[in-house]
Amino acid sequence: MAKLITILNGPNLNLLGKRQPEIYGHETLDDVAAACAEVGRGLGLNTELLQTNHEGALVEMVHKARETSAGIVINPGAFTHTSVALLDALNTFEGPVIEVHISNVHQRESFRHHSYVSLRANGIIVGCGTEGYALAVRRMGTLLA
Ligand code: CA2
Repeated sequence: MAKLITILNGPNLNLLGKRQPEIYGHETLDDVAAACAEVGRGLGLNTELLQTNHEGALVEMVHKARETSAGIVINPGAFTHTSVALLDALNTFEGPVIEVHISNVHQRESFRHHSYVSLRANGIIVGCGTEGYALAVRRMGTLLA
């Protein structure tokens, strides 16, 4: 059976393609899901994309992925910079974790320069726009081969 890659998105990313296109681009989260599914198909991987605005819900999505998924791609949104709980949850996940940021967080405010999630991530993709998600799925293909 094909391995599953869970693509998790944190707060406000439901607005992707609908607000602030100068920072986050014109693609919606549905467009991202479709692009990831296509890359995954070529690699023999299934993908699912989830989004929540709630920290506890994101932690629970990681717990669920422990049972269902071979790898996690995650854009934690602002929880990147604040959430030890999310880091602790990701530390219980056994497969690869790739952290994605659409914008180049290092060109932005200094509070965006630190990521708790990076302490766990096997790889980090920053500033590649929404294309970064598909790049992360591509990387999963290598890590899970
Ligand atoms: O660059 C990224 O992907 C971020 O993870 C996005 C977060 C931000 O807090 C991080 O520092 C960097 C914000 C997500 C907000 O998403 C929106 C998308 C479209 C319109 C408005 C917000």
